[in-house]
Amino acid sequence: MFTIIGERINTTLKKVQAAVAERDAAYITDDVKKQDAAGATYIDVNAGARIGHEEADMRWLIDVVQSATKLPLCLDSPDPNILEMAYGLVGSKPMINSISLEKDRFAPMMRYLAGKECRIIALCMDDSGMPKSAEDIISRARQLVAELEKAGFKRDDIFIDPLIQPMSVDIRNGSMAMDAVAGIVAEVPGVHITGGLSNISYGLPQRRIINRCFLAMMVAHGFDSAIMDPLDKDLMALTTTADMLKGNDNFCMKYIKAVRAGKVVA
Ligand code: THG
Repeated sequence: MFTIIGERINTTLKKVQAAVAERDAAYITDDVKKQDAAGATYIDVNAGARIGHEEADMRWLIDVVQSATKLPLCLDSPDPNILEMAYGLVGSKPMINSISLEKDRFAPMMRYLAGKECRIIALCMDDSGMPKSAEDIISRARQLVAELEKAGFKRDDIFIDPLIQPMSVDIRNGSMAMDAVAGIVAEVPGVHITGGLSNISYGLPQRRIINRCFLAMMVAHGFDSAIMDPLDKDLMALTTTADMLKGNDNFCMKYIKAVRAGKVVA
């Protein structure tokens, strides 16, 4: 199954930030219900943008989001203290976004994760910074999976994020990500691969076209999850279609169901 992590509850988005500042629960509730109806698997919740308010904002958001949907949450913060508080508030097994190999983040996050019932997004980031080649990404993925499995996590609960970087920064960033995904599938079979899809189009015009095209290309290489906007209908239709074409949809049943539900229309 392709795992769709709905990205819209994030205080870096101006409307969300205003709604959070005003404690406008109706706005958040409406957005979450739309993401749920559109087919999100998880609702990402990121309260990091209002400096000094992350803890209170996260607490409020989790309460409002969980009242709006039964979907599990993807708790998005680099801070283990925020994640600790957030974990205590969720009603179903969450996704923790994220851990990385950075020294000051890895050990506190591993302590945090010990004994918890959760899935994990693991970023291919270490102290030397963003990855510079597909080989970098693959070796970091291998290390992350080894450490997380040693700590008792099942491979099916681990989502590797290869760190998608913008085409506007380096024209090789798309093929680096695709080669990395193919390498992770070959070397760490069974692990999930996700990432912030829209990073690819940063700084370019008509971003949604780029995001949609890239999603299809990434799925062809083995990407089986994305942090994305489930309200982009064309993106959702392409996700269902690409996953079917990749061979992940027995008898094309999910595709046909999506067509019948009016979710795939040319
Ligand atoms: N990897 C992981 N987690 C992540 C990211 C990632 N979490 C945050 C982010 N990246 C993914 N989430 C979003 C949420 C919203 C938007 C993009 C990514 C978004 N941005 C618009 C834009 O960039 O133009 C609008 C911005 C605005 O309105 O101000 O919608 O990579 N593990």
